[in-house]
Amino acid sequence: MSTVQIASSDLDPFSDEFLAEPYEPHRHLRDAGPVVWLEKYGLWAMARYAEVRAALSDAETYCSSAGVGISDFRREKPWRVPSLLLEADPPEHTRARAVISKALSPATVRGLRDNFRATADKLVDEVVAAGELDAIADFATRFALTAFADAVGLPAAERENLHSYGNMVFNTFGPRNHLFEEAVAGAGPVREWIDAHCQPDLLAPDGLGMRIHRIAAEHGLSTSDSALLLRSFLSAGVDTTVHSLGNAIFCFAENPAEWDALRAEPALARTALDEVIRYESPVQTFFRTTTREVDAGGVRVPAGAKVLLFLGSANRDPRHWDAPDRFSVRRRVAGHVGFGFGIHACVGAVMARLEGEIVLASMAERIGRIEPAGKPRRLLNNTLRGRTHLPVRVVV
Ligand code: OVV
Repeated sequence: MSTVQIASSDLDPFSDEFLAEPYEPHRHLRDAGPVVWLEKYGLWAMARYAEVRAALSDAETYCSSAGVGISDFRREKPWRVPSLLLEADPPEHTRARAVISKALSPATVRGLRDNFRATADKLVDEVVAAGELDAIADFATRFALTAFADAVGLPAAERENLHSYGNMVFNTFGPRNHLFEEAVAGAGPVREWIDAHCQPDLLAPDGLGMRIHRIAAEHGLSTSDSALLLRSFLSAGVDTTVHSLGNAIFCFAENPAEWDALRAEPALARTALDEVIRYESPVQTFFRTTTREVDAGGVRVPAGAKVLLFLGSANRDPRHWDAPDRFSVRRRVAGHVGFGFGIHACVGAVMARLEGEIVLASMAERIGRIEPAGKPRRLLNNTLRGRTHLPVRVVV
């Protein structure tokens, strides 16, 4: 009888050290095998492009309804009512997804363009006048909060709750480490604010929030279910954008020749945004749970197993990408899994790409150079990759 050697690792992907500098440990996990047993948590991990993409493409085998964090909803009570979209399988997922897809129709998203552009131009003008700024607090966060909350139709007050909530939600996909506990400590008021702002009475009649409520009602969903769908929107729409934009500014400050390339050809803005999301993936990981025994790259993974998918590592796998550790706005970046892949692929990507494209285009028209102006401070979050502080100087 032959025994298959199963790769195993004692790395902790949710330790501060790993989260701060993930790329070397990613390489180690990719080289260890197609599937690696993580001893510390007793679960499986995939860090190579082929296996991550295959798992994302097979939602019947790799399901989401047991949670897409480390917690197994079949054994542990979820910290909040599960998402109808993210933490669901067909046919329930299909229904929820149809509502959000319809809410984000091409015509609707096109209609957001002018407001996004006005918000971006105003902030870029301020930044240029200031000369030096914290690209996270003074720019990425302000843009995401303003553009997103205006689009949803949220009132102007206390919008920072969206940022606190997003950071919390993405921490809760990890284990109950210090990041998880710190994120949920004292979060009662933030959660109450979010839940209140998912209700129709606080929303502007012409925003995306009310649009979701209307379309959900047309599809026969209850008001409480349509509020839950709006909660998905509020959970996933702000911090992802903050860190996409923050990571973009980081990439261009580190790679001035790429900024020159974008300035020379502003039509590259859309590709550039996708390259940022490949190279510095704001969402680094999601879990799936196997519904049956499955062969993954020659390794037998049992039924009912939690599998950690390293999106950020797949996006830098040299088995798939040419010079993956090089940031290049001219790269053929299609196929990256920074927005996921398959039936759960980011439903908000149309809006995210529009926001990113508009911000980069607005910046490229006005800013000649972006320079580091101090030491960035790394965000530690169980899922997100980004920075809490990013001092830069902009030169016209
Ligand atoms: C993609 C994503 C991230 C966080 C939360 C949700 C979705 C949700 O559906 O609540």
